[in-house]
Amino acid sequence: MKKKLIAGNWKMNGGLAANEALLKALRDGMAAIASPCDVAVAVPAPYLAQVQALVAGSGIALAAQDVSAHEQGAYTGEVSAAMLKEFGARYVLVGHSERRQYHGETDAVVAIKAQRALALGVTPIVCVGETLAERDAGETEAVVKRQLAAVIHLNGHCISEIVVAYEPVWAIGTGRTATPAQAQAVHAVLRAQLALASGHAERVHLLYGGSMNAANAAELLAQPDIDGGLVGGASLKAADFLQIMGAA
Ligand code: G2H
Repeated sequence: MKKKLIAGNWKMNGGLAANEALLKALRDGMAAIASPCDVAVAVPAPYLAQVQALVAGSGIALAAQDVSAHEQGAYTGEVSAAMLKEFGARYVLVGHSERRQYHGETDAVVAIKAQRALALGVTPIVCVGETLAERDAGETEAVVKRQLAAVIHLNGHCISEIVVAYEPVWAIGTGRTATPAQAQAVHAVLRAQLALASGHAERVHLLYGGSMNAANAAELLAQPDIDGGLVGGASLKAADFLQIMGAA
């Protein structure tokens, strides 16, 4: 059975001193976990170099929160997949709902971003998820399938090399978590969709995200198709993040 993956998403939080303190606490705490799961932290781009140095030899993988859809050139403010690679990023989030919502990222743009990352050997963590209105309208399955289909369509041959994170938008940062049954139901849909595209769908980590915390992680992570978590707020507190790792 594959190891679970617990990825922290710091979002636009952190600072040089705070990052150092958090990572020191995580390193110390992880040393006490008998068989740790796979762990990553997705940090703001300016801190990639700092965190690359701080996680060296720790078992914590470095992740970025976004990547440009362009390879290089006149795209002010953008960060390319090659740049992420150069700073040791193992993963990059693509299509987080906050990017879709506040930056107008479409399914097509998300698919290109995943392609850019894959081309450089950086694993994209492709985020999908429905809004509350879409859930209430009974559209959850159609929405997540459409979002994942765009990535499969463009990256079909290497689809077993992606990570998928199901993050219901209504559960993000709200304290409202999908029940384990609700999350599992969507994860099963995503697994089946991946299986149609690849003989290696079982290899793909399917993460749950949306107000995962120390109290609810164990039950969510016990679901058969939940292979880990994408953790926002709780990843900023070492004790909570370590407890989530312990539950994985
Ligand atoms: C969802 C999640 C991490 P939080 O965005 O990506 O954040 O755990 O704060 O809901």
